[in-house]
Formats: sequence, structure tokens, C-alpha cells
Amino acid sequence: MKKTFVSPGDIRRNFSAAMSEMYCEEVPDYQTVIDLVKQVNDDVLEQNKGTMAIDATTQEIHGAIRLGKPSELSMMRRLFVVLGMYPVGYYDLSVASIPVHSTAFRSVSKEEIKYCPFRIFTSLLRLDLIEDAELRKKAASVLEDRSIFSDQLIDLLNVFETTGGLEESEVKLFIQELVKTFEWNVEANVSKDLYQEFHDAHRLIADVVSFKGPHINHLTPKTLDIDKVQDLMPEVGLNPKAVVEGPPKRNVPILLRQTAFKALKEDVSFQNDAGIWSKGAHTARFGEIEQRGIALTPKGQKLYDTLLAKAREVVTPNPDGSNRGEYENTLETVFTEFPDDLNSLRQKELAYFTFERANDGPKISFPLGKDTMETYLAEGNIQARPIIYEDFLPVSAAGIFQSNLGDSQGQNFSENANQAEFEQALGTEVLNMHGLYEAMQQQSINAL
Ligand code: OOG
Ligand code: NI
Repeated sequence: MKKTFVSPGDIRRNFSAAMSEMYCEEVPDYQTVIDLVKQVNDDVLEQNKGTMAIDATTQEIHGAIRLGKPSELSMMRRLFVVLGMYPVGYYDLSVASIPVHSTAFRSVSKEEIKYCPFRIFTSLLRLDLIEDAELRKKAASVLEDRSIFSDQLIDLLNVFETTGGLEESEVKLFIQELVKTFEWNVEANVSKDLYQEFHDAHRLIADVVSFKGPHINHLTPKTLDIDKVQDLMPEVGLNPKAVVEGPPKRNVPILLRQTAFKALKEDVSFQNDAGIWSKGAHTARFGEIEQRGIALTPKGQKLYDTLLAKAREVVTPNPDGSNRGEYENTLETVFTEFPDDLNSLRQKELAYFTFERANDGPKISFPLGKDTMETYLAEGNIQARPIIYEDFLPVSAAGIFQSNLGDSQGQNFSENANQAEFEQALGTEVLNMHGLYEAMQQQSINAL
């Protein structure tokens, strides 16, 4: 009898829902985030009744995990294929003194993203950046001994890879075991002393190495008004990070803006060499909120990076939020240099668009030069629509890591990207995000 496979989109949807349920249960403050975002989104929709052309019903969500060794990353890549998620982009966080490099596992087609946008920002610890050779050895040996995936999960992955899919009953088990991989571990994998040693070198090392598995460290719903969420967080008992990361508030939103409530101190226990357990605490898990805008071309991205650096040279946000107003004003002033209307963004080739022929418009004649395209657009015979940014921002990600690492961060690292090493661990090259946006834009032009 022929097997009936569940589609990757449906597996991803079920996984996203199961992760959300698990996280709401384990971190009740995350449920508060969901409720707040829903309230803000409903208000925005009510105020703009009928005028918003966006789909606000989906709670776009991403999550983040941190892995300890190359074999975990390559296994994760294989597992995410089952969910239709592929590694896009390389992020070097060493620039911000964080000893990891990362990619985002996500769907790559417009249809799949629309069906379920869930994605996971995935970091790999870089022990090579740890100065203390003794400590590096200790961390490597703890990681060497751990296996974060259950046998059942690996068996199901093998079934998927040999038969080309999973049936409904297999999917249920697969999701259950995958979600388990990302649950919190109350019992640490190391002694309190060793935890403290890792912690003193860098809090991130303690987070990755001291536990049996890569607990999901946050989930992120999508909001329609991130400034409102930032303002309202204290009112619902959440402690927001100092500033919203990313570009300032604009008429045409670009890239990605993010905020979060700061990571919680949670009870864990440690076992000493004599086998005696004792109580302790670990801080890692938080909740995040994001708002997305148009994807930028490499030229637009470069302008964004330059302006952001310029603003941060003038004001660096204080961790306690005390200069939030000054930072926001500076950001807004500096970003006046970034065109803020769709036509300029398109004509200056700063952002990506898809193009569509008007229903009642004339047939488009090819070849379609720049000038003819402008005429069609001006006459309304072709419509341009922004392509939404589906990736992440290294400076923002660093800000999010840092707001959850506290003030004492330990050792500083200098910039040290190593994409080749990351890809070797991953077992494949990462996809180029600009290539994906470019292809989407070009395909829409070809289909006119
Ligand atoms: C990942 C932080 C990056 C984002 O949204 O930029 C991230 C982490 O803290 O592990 O999730
Ligand atoms: Ni995030």
C-alpha cells in the first residue's frame, strides 16, 4: 500500500503550534506577550478598519536555539528539512563579543512562508574563541559526552530520509520528540563550580554547555505596532529591554524591528562530584516581539548599516533604558537620509519588489527596459508590491543577546567571521538571502 505523507508545511505548522504551547506553559510571561500583542494588533486593525492590506491574523513567530558542537548543527539541519526549513544567511556575532555564529532555518518560497512562517535562528558556540585553553578543553569534553536527540527522533529522521516522507502517526511522534529537544532542563549537566567557571568566562558558554539540551531561549510573535508594545510592556508586568532594535519608526517600514522582555532567572539544580544535588539559578529564557518591513538590496542594506553605525557613534543605548529618547531621536534624525517612500526605494534600487500586471491593463511588451517599466508603473498598468524581509540583523541580534547576558559579560572577542567553518559543521552552504529576494523579484517580472 502506498504511504500518505504529511506535507512539510503541515508538519511545520503543527511544530510551531506545539512549540508555542510548550513555551507558554513553561514561561507564563510569554503568554502575557502573546495576549499583549493580540490586544495591540486588534487596536491597530480597529483604527485602520478596511484600509490595511496586511494579513494580521497570522501570528508570525520565530524562535532561537544555541548549539554546542558541529554534529548537533548538521543533525539539526537534517531535521529541519522535514519541516521544509533551510539555512539562510550567515551571521557573525563575534563582532559583538558573543562567541557564536549563526544561520536562520526558514522556508524559502513565498507560498511556504505564507502557509507557516515559523523559523529558527540557530547559533553554534565557538569554543575556538575562548582564550583559556583549560576551560576550552573542559567545555569540549562535556559537549562530547552529550547527545541532545532522542533515539526515536533519529529513527524517524532515517525513515524520512529513506522513504521521502512521514505519515501522520510518525509525524505526531516526530513533533513530540523534536519539541522535547527544546524543553528546559531543570537538572544541569555539570557541577555548580564548573557552571560558574563557564559563566565567568562568558555567560553564553554556561548556557550552551551546562545543560542536556538546547532549550529554546525565546519565541517571537509579530506585531503591527512595536512602539506601542514597548510602551505597554511594563503595564502588564514585563521588563522590556532598553530600546527597540533595528531601524527607526518610518512611513515605509524597512527590514526588522525587535524588542523583548529580559530573560528570567529560573531555578535549576547542580550535582557535585559526590552526587549531592543543590539548588541554583540560570538566566536564559525570554520573550520577543517583532515587526517586519521591506527587504533591502545589498545597496540598501549597506546604507542601513552605515546609518545605524553613525547613529550609534552619537548615542549608544544604555542597558537601563535611561537614554532611550535620545537614542530614538538620533536614530530618526540620522535615518532621514534613507528614502522613505516606495517609489524612491524602488527607483534608487534600495529595496525589493514584486511586480504584477493590472487586471484590466494592456499586455506588457518586452523587452521591458527601465523607462518602459516606469511608464507602466506610472500609468498603473503594473503594480509594485514590497517584498517583506524574512531574515535577521546581526547588530539587532547582538543587542538581543546582550540584553539577556547582563552587565558582566567576561571576555571580549574581536571580529572573527568564519563562514567556511560554519558551513563545514552544517554540512552544506547557507543560502544567500539576497539571491532569494532577487529571484522572487525577477520571477515576478518574467511572469508579467
Ligand atoms: C538569538 C538572538 C537573535 C533575533 O531575533 O535576532 C534573535 C539568541 O539569543 O540566541 O533571535
Ligand atoms: Ni529572536
